[in-house]
Amino acid sequence: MVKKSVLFSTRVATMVHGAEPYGMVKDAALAVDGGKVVWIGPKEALPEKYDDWSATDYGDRLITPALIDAHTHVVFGGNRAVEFEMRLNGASYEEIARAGGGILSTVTATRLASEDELLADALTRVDALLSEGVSCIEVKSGYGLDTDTELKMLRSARRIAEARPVRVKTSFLGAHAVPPEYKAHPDDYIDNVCIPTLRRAHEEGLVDAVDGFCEGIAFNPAQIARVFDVAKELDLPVKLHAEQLSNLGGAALAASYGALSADHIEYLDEAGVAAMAKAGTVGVLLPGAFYTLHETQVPPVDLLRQYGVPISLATDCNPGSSPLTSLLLTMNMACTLFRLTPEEALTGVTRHAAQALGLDDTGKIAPGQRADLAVWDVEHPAELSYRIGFNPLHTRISGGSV
Ligand code: DI6
Ligand code: FE
Repeated sequence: MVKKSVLFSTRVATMVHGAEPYGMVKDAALAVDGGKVVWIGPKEALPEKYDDWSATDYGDRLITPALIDAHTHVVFGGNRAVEFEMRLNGASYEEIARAGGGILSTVTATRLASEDELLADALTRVDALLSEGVSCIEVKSGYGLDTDTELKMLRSARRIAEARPVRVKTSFLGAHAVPPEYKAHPDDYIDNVCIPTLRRAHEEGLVDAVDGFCEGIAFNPAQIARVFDVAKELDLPVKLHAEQLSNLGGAALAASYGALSADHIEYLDEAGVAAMAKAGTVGVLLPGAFYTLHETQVPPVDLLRQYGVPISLATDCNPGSSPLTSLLLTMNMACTLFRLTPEEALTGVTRHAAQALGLDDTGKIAPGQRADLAVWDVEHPAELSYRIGFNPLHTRISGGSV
């Protein structure tokens, strides 16, 4: 797109809170200068000074903010199709994990892969996301569980943004699982590996946020708190995999650190919801994991609404519990499985996803925001959630680049 451009379209869903659903502007004009939106409004009100800018008319197509995937593990080695088969033959996710499979089998494959191999493999998944209008992804470490491999994963994650026109936010997830060599001493793993690795990764500029997995098969709240204390000292925001399989009070713990988000949250109780609301912590729902694990406990969506907790959605793209590379399918699943409205689903992968990543320059269409846009061959934004396995993307614009 040339530096100074005006886009026309019959419908622009700005996702800016206002009177109109989806923040819709009809018969709209959208001026972009140097990768940023400088004007948005009805075409007939477009100031004259934009008249000689290069114009593109998208006609009846819908323009929305580009999508944001706020929770992924796209960097990993190998895959776990065999465990998928084991689960269908009767084993549970937790049984497989306790028997040394699950996350740990991906740890073995990730340790063996080179940085280049991890990147090449991740790009196959990233490309699938981008083909559906994604302009920004979060990527976690957590399949290394030793210093070298965690750093290797984070370097691969950073290189995604060099290899593709996409913005990448990294999260250090050293507290994802106890590695086999520390099986009997999880506290030593936290103190002797996880925390020193976090410091090292931070020194190398590889960390944008700190994450953890607070669960019976992973780390308890006290262990997570030790990692979060270091995050706080380093001035890094935190987020947490919380209340996925049971309620350990992880979301409230994360909220007490002013967490950007608490993710999964199927087993979240009202006290946890209240704590999140007070801290402004976003609830990131991951219907791909719910679906894959055949979970039956639905996240407390009504309570989240009542308390005004912003709801986001993400793929949780990972080789075990959510081998999902479609944010559109994620929206459909959230509507059908969690009863989100299509407007909540689109908000969840745009404005609220930006908030879950601590970004205030993307996720909505307004003057001053980055020109991260998606142009769709649909008439109504509900179609993005309604269809299953259909990709109506026409054009993706990331920071003003088509
Ligand atoms: N919860 C998840 O959904 C992923 N990590 C986590 O803590 C799954 C990780 C995996 O099974 O590989
Ligand atoms: Fe996850």
